[in-house]
Amino acid sequence: MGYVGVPLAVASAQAGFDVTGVDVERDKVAMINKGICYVEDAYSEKHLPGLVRAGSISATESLSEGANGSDIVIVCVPTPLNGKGEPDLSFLRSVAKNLSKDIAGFKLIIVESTSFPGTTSDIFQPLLERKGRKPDRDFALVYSPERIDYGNAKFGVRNIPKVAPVVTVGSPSVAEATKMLENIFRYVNIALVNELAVLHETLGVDFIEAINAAATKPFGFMPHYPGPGVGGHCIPKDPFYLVFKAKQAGFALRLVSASKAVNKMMPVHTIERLATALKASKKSLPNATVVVWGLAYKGEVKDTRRSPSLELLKLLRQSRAKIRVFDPYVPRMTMGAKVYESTSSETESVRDADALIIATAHNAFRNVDLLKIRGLMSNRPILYDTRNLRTRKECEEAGFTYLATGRP
Ligand code: SAJ
Repeated sequence: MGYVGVPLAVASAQAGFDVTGVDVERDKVAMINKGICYVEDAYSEKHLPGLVRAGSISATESLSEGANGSDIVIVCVPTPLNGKGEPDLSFLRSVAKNLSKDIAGFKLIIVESTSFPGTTSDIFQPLLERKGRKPDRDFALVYSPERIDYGNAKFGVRNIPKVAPVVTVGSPSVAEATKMLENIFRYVNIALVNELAVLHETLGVDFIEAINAAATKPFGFMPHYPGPGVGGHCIPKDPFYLVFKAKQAGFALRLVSASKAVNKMMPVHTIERLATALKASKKSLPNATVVVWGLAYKGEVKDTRRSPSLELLKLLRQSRAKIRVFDPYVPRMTMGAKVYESTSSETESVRDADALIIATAHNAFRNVDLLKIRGLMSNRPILYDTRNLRTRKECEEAGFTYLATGRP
């Protein structure tokens, strides 16, 4: 019952199903049964309490208890990377093993967890069949990738087309390949604009303007925007499921590996460029106070998983800069032994600071009064807008030395 399971449970209950959520985490089960929604999904936050009160949704830690009373089992457990950066299918395998053991009655089993092609047919199904269970007699097995876009107010579980029974494809492996393609497409295209952004900064050409202009083409181009790196629970992780599978087949996915090198270079490039700008105003990182606005991995969410801000903070710490952070959605963030406390406001964060990095595209940063912020900072402060939320004109008119990703 995570960021995929909860919205799916709510949508299924809204559609008239009796839903039992199963999760190994006792506190999540307890919160669901109290009608408390802990995932960032406006639709679920609104509907879960009523559905629990009405008895349409309940939760348990026991898979057999949950599945035994059910006709349909939806599997959306994590598929992370292990310490070697390779697929960790242990959660998925344990569900299949448990389902094979003591589940009575015919079940439609739908796997949603992102993984490489062949996972459902070659790994999940054989485990399911261990105790003599037979497809079509005891179960039907479908792969239907989740496409939930965390924090997306417009598209949610009810209106994102579903690859499976809704958009039928020839096999679970095709559906798995579809999801891999979607997220690799994003990862590689972000790397493309990141690399070109760095080039155009050097060429003295406004690459953001070029992207916006290219985006006016009604076909053949989908705009992606450069930034300080790629974060989140899936885009920096999923491609490496296919890299692993390709390697097993003796195939090297060079574009994905190259994209990793580029996307990983972006936070380093950001801090190097800041250091150069500070030097130009006779300051240096070790003696500077640098403020990072945004800890979340993308705008309008509170999720900091693999956030590019983590890399920026690590690099700033290594350069012994004095660091302050502000994020309207993330009051504090722990990185190893270090805890970053967000200041209570933008203004409080910038007092006497030498540089301000906008790292996350939160809406709050689009409208903040730059003149007021400038007035609180030290002399000749730098504003580094890594997400291009503001314009050069308004930043320079406010008296900032302006830097932005993809702009000279
Ligand atoms: N990013 C850029 N430039 C862009 C777009 C994104 O730098 O042009 C960065 C974001 O700032 C963020 C990271 O990439 O750090 C990922 O952002 P995202 O918008 O892709 O968001 P996710 O990871 O929350 O959601 C993605 C979505 N996948 C696609 O759009 C192909 C979502 O539909 C998937 O369900 C989700 O991955 C997932 O769970 O797989």
